[in-house]
Amino acid sequence: MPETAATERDTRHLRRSIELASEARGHTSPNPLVGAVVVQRGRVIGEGFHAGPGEPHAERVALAACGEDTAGATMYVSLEPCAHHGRTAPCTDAILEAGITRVVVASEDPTSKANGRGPGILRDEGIEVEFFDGDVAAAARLLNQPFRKHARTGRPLVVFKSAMTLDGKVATRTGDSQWISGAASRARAHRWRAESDAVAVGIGTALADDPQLTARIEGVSHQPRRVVFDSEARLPVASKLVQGVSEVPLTLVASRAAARTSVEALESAGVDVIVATGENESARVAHALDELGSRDVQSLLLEGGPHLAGAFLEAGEIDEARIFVAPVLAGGRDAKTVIEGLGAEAIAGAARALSVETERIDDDVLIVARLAEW
Ligand code: AOF
Ligand code: ZN
Repeated sequence: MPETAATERDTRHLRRSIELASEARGHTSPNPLVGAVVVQRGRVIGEGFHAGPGEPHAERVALAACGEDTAGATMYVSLEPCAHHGRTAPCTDAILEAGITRVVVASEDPTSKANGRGPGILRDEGIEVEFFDGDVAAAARLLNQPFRKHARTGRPLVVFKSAMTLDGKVATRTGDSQWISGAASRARAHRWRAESDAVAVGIGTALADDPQLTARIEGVSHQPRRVVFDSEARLPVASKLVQGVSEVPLTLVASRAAARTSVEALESAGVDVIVATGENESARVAHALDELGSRDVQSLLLEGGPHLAGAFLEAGEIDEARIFVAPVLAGGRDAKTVIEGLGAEAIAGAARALSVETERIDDDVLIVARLAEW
């Protein structure tokens, strides 16, 4: 498509719809982030975004914000308008009632109840519906990677997070790891917890650190579900994770190798126990992700340790890696590195990022590598 003045204008309004959508980041799950802009004769007359489950959809918020006649106006929306009755009434009805004559969409909604139905209904009613592609569509899809993966696979998007030394270690040879990355990097990681539906660690990390896995920064309104991969159900009932279960839910992923008495003790303490089956650890990871997905977990922040990260990598379930590289050299053949497991045989067969972003955070460098696009 040639970059005419008209398409340039459309792109600008769609970009604005994406910007609006992102204002609710961390608050909409299991719903997507969505923004909408209403334009009448070249002027923006209403804007809005979806604030969270049960709240009106972006299209309705934008229409309600219009102080003037919407007949004949164009609506720009970052996700295709819905046609279903869910917690709220269909957006297609609101668009028709408002007399909108053109709808410009930045990304499709891959859930089975959507999937082109809304745009189809609008077209049948004589409304011009246009889907954009290119950079603006990619930006709209990027916004909703957890929602999109969950809609398409039933599993959460997995973001693997780790801090490492310049030489790739996550601890010294004695296991000391406090602190590799700086305070600002650690605060960033707490923000990610608050934006995730769930946070996961392996039992090694849970036993070594007795963590709470909560987001401890100012202004956090949501705490992620904590998930511990603990095949033998060794997590003590006295651990901070179990003791905090009435405030923040805890899921423990055990295997059939776990003693029934341990599972029962954890369950009576209020822990949600998944018994993941499968012939090896990566099959059990995939099964656990299916189970978490069925609990509406759309995003999972995987915080290690290296053993669990290896099982996720082998399962092909690391969608994004966020690695803080700190200017520290630890050395040591026996000091742990970021990801264990068997690992790739050849570099040609290793997981390679589709896109990469870097950011300097004080003395650390944050590398965000996307391995999958949904
Ligand atoms: C839109 N605009 O702003 C959003 C949409 O339970 P409900 O009624 O809120 O419906 C949630 C579903 O609607 C969600 O799974 C997704 O498919 C779509 N979200 N659609 O047209 C919006 N948030
Ligand atoms: Zn809707």
